[in-house]
Amino acid sequence: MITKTIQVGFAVAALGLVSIFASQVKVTIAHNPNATATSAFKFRDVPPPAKDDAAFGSKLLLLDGDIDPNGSDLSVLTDGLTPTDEDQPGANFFFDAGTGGGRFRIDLGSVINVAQINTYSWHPNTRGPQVYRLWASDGSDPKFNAEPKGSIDPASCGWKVITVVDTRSKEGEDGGQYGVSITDAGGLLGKYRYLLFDCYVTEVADNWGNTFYSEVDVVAKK
Ligand SMILES: [Ca+2]
Repeated sequence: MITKTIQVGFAVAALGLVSIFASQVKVTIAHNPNATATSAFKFRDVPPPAKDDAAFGSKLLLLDGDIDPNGSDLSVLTDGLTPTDEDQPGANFFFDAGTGGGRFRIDLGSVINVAQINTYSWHPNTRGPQVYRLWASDGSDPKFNAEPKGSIDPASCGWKVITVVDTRSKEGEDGGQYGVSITDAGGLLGKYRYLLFDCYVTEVADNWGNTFYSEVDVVAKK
């Protein structure tokens, strides 16, 4: 298993005051290559997919892009289940072949203290790695747009960028299973109700660059 950690720091000045606080978003990427990936979805430094997390059964909404009819709809991302095989379209959500990704939203139903956001994927080659930008909101901004289409910059309507995830390696031998865990050094990512995922293709050399996403977990701070 290979694990790498990326530290992303944001400094935010609020309300024109000198008050500056820093959050330390940490992205932990775990990879099980094809030879060792199993249906157990076990990783060294990322927890396995959960069923009792805050995203279980939450409402999902497609905001941009086309769903591949060979795969599942968005609900597969929060059903607590993961594929039992490395190439199982019906157990994954993915954007349509030959398209450039898309955007979807998770509504947790109410504002919660989010400690972790974990994403899981599995495919034997170019649809294994994950490349996305994650946004979040508590919905309180007067300009808040709960359903920003792909042409709208979420930053302009009450959303905050949490981080960018890119699990691809320089070597490009990226098939297998991925677990990504997004946390904060302080223990709390933030108080959020909505999460927005801008998903990108892992490559454009052929039509098979849209990731097979298996599950998204949101872990509330205890
Ligand atoms: Ca699932």
